[in-house]
Amino acid sequence: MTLHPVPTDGDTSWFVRDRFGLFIHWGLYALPARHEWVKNQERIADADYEKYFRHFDPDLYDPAAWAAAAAGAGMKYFVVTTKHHEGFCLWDSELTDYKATNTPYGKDLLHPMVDAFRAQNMKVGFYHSLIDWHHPDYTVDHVHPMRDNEAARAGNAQKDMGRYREYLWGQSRELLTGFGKVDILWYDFSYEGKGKEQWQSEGLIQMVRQLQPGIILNDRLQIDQDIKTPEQYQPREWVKVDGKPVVWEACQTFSGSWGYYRDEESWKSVDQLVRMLIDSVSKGGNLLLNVGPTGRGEFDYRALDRLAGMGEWMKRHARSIYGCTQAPDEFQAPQDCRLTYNPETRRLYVHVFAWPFVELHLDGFAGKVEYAQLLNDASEIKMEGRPDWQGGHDVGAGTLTLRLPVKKPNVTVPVIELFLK
Ligand code: H79
Repeated sequence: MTLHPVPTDGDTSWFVRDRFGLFIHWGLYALPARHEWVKNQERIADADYEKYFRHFDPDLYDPAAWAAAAAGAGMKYFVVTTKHHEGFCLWDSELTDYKATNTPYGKDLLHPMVDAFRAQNMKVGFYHSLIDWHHPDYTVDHVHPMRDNEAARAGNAQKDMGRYREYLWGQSRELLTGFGKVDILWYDFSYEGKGKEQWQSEGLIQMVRQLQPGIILNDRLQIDQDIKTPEQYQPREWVKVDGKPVVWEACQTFSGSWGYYRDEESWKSVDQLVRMLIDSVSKGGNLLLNVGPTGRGEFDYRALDRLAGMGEWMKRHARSIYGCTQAPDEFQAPQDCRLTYNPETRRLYVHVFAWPFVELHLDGFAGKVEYAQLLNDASEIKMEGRPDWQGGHDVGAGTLTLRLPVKKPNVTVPVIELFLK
């Protein structure tokens, strides 16, 4: 039996088919270029952070090029930071002056981005930070950049989180009414003291659903909605809530930081990234992979290299990803492999992470497979069943043995497509 996630209010039908999205973290932190939490990590006061606002001028910004790079990688949706924790807004919000239109760049960044990604047939998602280290009514706590500043903490007495909540609701309303259909709203994040009471999450969710019926809402308002969002780790199995499988999406970075980080050297390889995508789908989940564009407005060369590499793999292997999910229980992945399964075409995909020597034994598959081929070139893979040659090299009843070429096919992760009977 194929596992089905628990239904929710939002429309996740496209989401569980599309599987692969682009996260974009872009804000003033692209200029310091050393983590989107730089204001927090270095306890930078507003007056000192201001220099990034005064110098923000992404003159090479070309959202059509971003969308083309994402589509080329095989991504089907995108989620962009309309505002991150620093408080800076990419769109021309009526509720603040802290926005792109007031920087030297002088223009709204969000509308052109939405248009460009829609032109590539990609779904539109907005990330919006619940946390705000710039808003005058947002109180200073132990997670705030000014946590060690006594005067700033004393200032809490004059602050009114109710006014901040109105700002949060008002900006959410702007985002959900000014950009046409929004497919995903990705709030981030809540913790003790900054959570569902402060945001009035129940009412906020009601407003969101009324403004954008069908929208996919994430789980970070302290009330679970349509998707669970494991961050920077790969779940070991299909993500469950109260023991039941749910729709989920792992969000991952190229190099550890979400915002552009010039000197980070921990970039994942194309190989590793392709495996992470496969791994997610093999457990019934999605992958939302992040780019942090530069302060000039470009995806840097490392990001473009990884996206192109993934696209090269997706070009030949996309049908083992789109429309696919975890394989039915009766099929267990062999050693060093992941399985994905398309319930509509009834094809099973064996993703071979480590290429074995000429035989791949599939326990319990005997009698269930009609035809097998390598997905990259549609070359037949012969099936031996239970071989009786070489003096009884006995693989066991019920085991189907695939005869592989000695050489690993010239692709990042080879996939064998099994047509089930
Ligand atoms: O936008 C990206 C990150 O900047 C943001 N989410 C992704 C998508 C993010 N970064 N860190 N986190 C979310 C979680 C941070 C948790 C901690 Fe804490 C902040 C650990 C310590 C301080 C939460 C608040 C737990 C204790 C206090």
